[in-house]
Amino acid sequence: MSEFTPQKELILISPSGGHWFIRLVFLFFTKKDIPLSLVILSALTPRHYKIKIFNQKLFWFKKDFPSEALVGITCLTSNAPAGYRLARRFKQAGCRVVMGGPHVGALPQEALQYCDSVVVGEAESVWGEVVKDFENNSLQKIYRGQPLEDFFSPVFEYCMGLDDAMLKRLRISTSRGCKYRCEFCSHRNLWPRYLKIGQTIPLIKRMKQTAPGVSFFEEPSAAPINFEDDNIFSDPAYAKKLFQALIPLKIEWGSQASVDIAFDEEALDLARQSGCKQIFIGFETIHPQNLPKASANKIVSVEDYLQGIRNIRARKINVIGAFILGFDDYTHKDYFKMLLFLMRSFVRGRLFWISLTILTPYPGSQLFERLKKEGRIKTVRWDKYDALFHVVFKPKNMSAFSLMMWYSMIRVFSVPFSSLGVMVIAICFLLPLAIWFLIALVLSRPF
Ligand code: B12
Ligand code: SF4
Repeated sequence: MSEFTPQKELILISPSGGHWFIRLVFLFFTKKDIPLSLVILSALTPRHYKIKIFNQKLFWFKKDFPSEALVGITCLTSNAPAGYRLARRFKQAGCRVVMGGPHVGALPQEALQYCDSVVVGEAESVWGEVVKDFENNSLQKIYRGQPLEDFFSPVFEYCMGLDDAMLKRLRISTSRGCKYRCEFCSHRNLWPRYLKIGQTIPLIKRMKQTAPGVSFFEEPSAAPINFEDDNIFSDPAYAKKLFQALIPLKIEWGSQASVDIAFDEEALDLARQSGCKQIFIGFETIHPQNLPKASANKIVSVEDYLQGIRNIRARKINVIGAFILGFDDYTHKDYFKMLLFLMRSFVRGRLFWISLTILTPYPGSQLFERLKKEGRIKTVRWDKYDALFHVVFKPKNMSAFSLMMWYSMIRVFSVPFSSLGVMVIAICFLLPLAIWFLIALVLSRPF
């Protein structure tokens, strides 16, 4: 006779927080996705748990707070305050709350003011213990997850067994960590590890079955399969093997990669053949010589960037270029140069789009520690750490206001030159004009 195990409840949450505009955008574009961390926690949870997942839920009602459940909340910095508010409400209702993710991992003591336990680091090695301790009513304050070399095996079978509706919402990455150590990156201490290609390929085949015809217009934020790696080109040899293995699947995909991919002809050819449609590249600065990852690849000026963009575009792969404003070596003159460079890269390099962000010292990054030591952190109101609408530190060569002005100016004046900008302008202005013309033509009955 099998032993009876009472059903328990696990509630997993990625909170909606930060600037209202970001919340709105995520509500429309990412609400239906399930953050990978929450898929992993579900996979590692014993099967007798009933699991509910909430991503970017805007409104919470009394009925959403049961009197007894295990609650897991994942937090970045900008949505940490929202996560803390939820943690408090679940605790008040009688639940046990465990938090994890980059922000609380960097500041566990802060998070412990609101929740029962914090997982610092990766969950794979400790979540089983957390669940057991919850059942025995003996949750510890801090669990330290050790990064596993083979981090995906405990999750693989679970993902393969997901039903089509869930698979459609799955976000995956083929690696974890990155070979570089950028000062501003809150992930800089993670050494790179990779999924086994023998697992990636069957999983993607399954995912492809669920979304055979997704087009750019249905998923405008990304290519149909977006590999959410920190850097899919962390190990060029692995990346090439992966691209090769993807070719027979005939999928379309996008991902983030470091700038060195732009100068590896073999990798670009394989990427193209394997269906790569879009690469997000962190160029970061117009002074590449000051950025260790660029200088490591002998990239000495923005002309090299332009060449890199052209190399990728030659394979009909869109490039989204990421630039950060606010580095210490920037003066007013440099921002003007940046504006001109972006316009040039849109027109001459056919850069598809840019991701412009304001330098933000995320807790856990080396930048945060340095600026704290220099007394340059202006606020620790984490909801302002959105990198888009707030300057949360004192820039070196100008006021925070001037930096914000340059940021707005560069965005407004450069974006209309981008391929996507041109498309949007065409749709917004030319299409209504064309429709109006057609209606006028029909009404005047020329035929
Ligand atoms: C995909 C992605 C996104 C997606 C989805 C985000 C999401 N919530 O999943 C989108 C496009 C929406 C996004 C947006 C943003 N992102 Co983002 N994003 C990523 C990226 C590339 C991958 C995330 C991922 O899936 N990782 C893989 C999973 C498995 O790792 P993980 O989430 O850390 O989870 C592990 C552990 O942390 C832990 N864990 C995590 N949560 C929990 C919860 C519990 C209960 C437990 C026990 C354990 C646990 O266990 C997990 C498994 O080991 C990361 C970089 C990275 N590699 O993490 C940046 C990253 C998370 N993003 C970042 C930033 C800054 C942003 C934005 C602010 C950018 C912007 N200006 O708009 C926004 C904010 C979004 C918001 N308010 O939610 C920073 C976060 C820094 C910080 N401290 O906040 C990162 C780390 C990039 C970086 N290198 O600096 N992002
Ligand atoms: S290249 Fe990207 S992921 Fe790697 S350390 Fe730098 S910012 Fe982080």
